[in-house]
Amino acid sequence: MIQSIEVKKSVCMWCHIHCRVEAHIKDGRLERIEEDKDLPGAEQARAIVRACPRARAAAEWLYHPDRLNYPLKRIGERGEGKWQAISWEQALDEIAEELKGIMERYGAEAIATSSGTGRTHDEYRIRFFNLLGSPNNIGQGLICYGPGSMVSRAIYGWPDFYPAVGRTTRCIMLLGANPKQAARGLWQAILISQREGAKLIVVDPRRTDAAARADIWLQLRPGTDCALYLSMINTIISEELYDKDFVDRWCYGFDKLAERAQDYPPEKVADITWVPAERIRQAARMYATTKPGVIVHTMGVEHLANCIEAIHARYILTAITGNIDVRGGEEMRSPHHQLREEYEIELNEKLSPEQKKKQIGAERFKLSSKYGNELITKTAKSRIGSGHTTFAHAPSVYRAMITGKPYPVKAMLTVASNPLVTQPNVKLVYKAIKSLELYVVHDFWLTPSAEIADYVLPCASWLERPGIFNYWDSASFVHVADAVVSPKLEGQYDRRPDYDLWRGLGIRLGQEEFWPWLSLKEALAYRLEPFGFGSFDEFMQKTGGTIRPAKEEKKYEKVGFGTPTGKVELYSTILEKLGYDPLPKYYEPPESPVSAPQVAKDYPLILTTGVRHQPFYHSEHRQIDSLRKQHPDPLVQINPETASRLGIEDGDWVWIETPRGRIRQRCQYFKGIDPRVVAAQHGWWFPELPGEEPWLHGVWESNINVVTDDEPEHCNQISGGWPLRGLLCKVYKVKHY
Ligand SMILES: Nc1nc2c(c(=O)[nH]1)N[C@H]1C(S)=C(S)[C@@H](COP(=O)(O)OP(=O)(O)OC[C@H]3O[C@@H](n4cnc5c(=O)[nH]c(N)nc54)[C@H](O)[C@@H]3O)O[C@H]1N2
Ligand SMILES: Nc1nc2c(c(=O)[nH]1)N[C@H]1C(S)=C(S)[C@@H](COP(=O)(O)OP(=O)(O)OC[C@H]3O[C@@H](n4cnc5c(=O)[nH]c(N)nc54)[C@H](O)[C@@H]3O)O[C@H]1N2
Ligand code: SF4
Ligand SMILES: [Mo]
Repeated sequence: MIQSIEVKKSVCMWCHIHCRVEAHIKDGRLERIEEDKDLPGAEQARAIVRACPRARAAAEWLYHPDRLNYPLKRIGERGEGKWQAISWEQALDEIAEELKGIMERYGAEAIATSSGTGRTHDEYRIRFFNLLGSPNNIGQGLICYGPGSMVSRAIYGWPDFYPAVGRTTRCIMLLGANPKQAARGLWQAILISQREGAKLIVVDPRRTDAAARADIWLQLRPGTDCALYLSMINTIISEELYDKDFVDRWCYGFDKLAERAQDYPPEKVADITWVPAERIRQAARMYATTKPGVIVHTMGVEHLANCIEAIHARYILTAITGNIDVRGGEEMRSPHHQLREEYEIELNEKLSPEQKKKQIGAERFKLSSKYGNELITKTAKSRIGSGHTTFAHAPSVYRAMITGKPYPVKAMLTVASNPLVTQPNVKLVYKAIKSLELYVVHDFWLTPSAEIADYVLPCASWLERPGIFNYWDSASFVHVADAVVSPKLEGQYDRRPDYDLWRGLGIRLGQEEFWPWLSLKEALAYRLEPFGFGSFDEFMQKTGGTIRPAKEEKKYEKVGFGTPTGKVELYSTILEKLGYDPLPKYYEPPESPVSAPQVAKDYPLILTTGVRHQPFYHSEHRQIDSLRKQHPDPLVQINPETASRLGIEDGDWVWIETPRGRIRQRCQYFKGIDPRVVAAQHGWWFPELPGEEPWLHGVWESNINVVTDDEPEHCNQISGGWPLRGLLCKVYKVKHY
């Protein structure tokens, strides 16, 4: 019998590239996914999807026996690993009842929610919490692209730029970015533009694949980016390499910037950053004179204590060289005007001013809270959409769970995140979550975080649910996809998208009038309605699922910049109003040989964490055998010179110890790292180890966040972001393992 293969279009959600893909379905079952062959530029898409290990393992992932299938209710002590499968209705009834009780006893603000790196429809979660009355939304957005977004909205009045690396790009500067491992689309684009003759400058403490191909590699001391960029600004100004016309017409505060930059001559900055002064000058000259140029900064910069200031300096570099909104440079985007924005769906106006004020951390870290958002949206609204979601300060919220200060936090609903692995200082996070009266997790797997929950709810993946993707209101293109397989199979599984959770709880808690859409598909159709194509299915038929508006350059010439002065604010009046330094300033990482010499005596090496690697995505995919075989163990990169001095051989298990504790990873000899620095991977837990305490799937074994720092004093004082890079540690061999 010939069985037919049906091809359905979708958008992969296993990383932020969001490739358009084709799902090949046989008898209702997924066989494989391939690139979308109808897409313009399919050649590049093919190279990405075909080389993607996660895409190749799609069916193995989807039908994995460990997937969660029905809601689980804890029947033993929390963390004992004893569960009972229950229906969705029972789970929603019971969770809603408990939430009611907590609200009555402590107020809605006692219910927090945590999210991860934006891989689901978070707008409905925020809608639920705004209607409930809680401002305590914590998430990775505060340290992952949030800092860039906040600063660009504040100083440009525009969302952050889209690095339009293309054939016309002449110079690319990668700041703390590792695209071959983390962003394959960008990597492909870099390879192509290098072939066309573009120059490449890389700022990274490690010799990444990009650094190995760079014209100039600046191997800096972790945590010192801000000083380096200010020094490049110093060179560009003192050698008059800036775009005078653009600066005169479109920049505010150039003189004050020039004065500030005088504090950062390359000779002085060479001592701070370890980068030779002449190399700083060369990089500044190359970037300023090779146009159009694109800067891409990612987590090497966003994860620093000094991040907001470093990002401010980085955006100044783009501005004073006139690389804004030009073909082959950095493109300014706005949300598509015909798509109903996530922000609108969130109903932020429903959260009363009194409850908004209670957001934990809002008074202290103002740029990321309502204070910053209100100032930004006053002038930037038409460029950035209606506004952006604000975050409570996660380390302060976890402390409130433990101490009851500034008020008790008694419940948390975690969706699409794994805080026990991805939040800093996990011992504290663990203690905080264990002290809650109610903890609920919605996920595909029993992760370490899920293992200490009261209820765990099974999630429908992107293959099992519809979706809209436009980079959280910041991209002008729109991708839409429908489910390619069913999330339900009688007697076998009943997985549901997050939307069903929020709607289910919402209607049980008096929010019925705000949840008119019975399903996620109906809810998404409402967002698409202004396009005028009809239903969700009609939209898909008529558009193929993709809308790409034509690009326009130098839009600011028509509409200006959405800042209080109408110009790019090199000197930020918004930061000034919020009570911060209006210009970027370098300060030492809070835990460095310079700022904490006493600590450095015992912990002499500089620790940087993250280091994206294939085939994994953060804490995911460790249970997929074909992927795990490609990368079985957690790795820490150490220079062979340092390692041999410490009696450590390549492949040895080593302890990585900081003032907060120790964990072990395997040493990978790497000559491309400075002998004074080590780089540890993050995201490690071991699904194959027992789930019950004290194991929690080995969450204490190799998870670098057991030893990272979340001290509010050490966070960026403007945004609240925590330092994941530029810490101190010592490393020594594990004797018996
Ligand atoms: N030390 C250190 N820590 C870091 C970093 C670092 O570099 N160093 N990086 C930080 C950064 S940039 C980020 S973005 C964070 C990532 O932090 P997280 O987002 O918490 O990380 P993930 O491991 O991706 O966790 C996502 C969880 O949600 C589940 N999931 C995936 N998709 C969905 C969905 O659609 N719905 C639901 N309900 N669940 C879903 C996955 O199975 C997984 O368990 O980690 C941060 N932590
Ligand atoms: N395979 C895979 N891809 C991913 C992810 C994943 O988990 N796995 N996660 C996704 C997410 S959410 C994100 S945010 C992106 C992150 O993508 P990237 O930011 O590219 O991720 P990393 O490799 O952690 O960090 C980038 C570089 O920062 C360098 N670095 C460390 N400390 C410093 C410093 O102090 N200064 C500078 N300038 N550089 C430093 C590191 O050596 C590293 O090469 O990747 C996305 N893509
Ligand atoms: S996981 Fe692979 S296929 Fe999916 S979006 Fe990322 S690169 Fe594309
Ligand atoms: Mo991220």
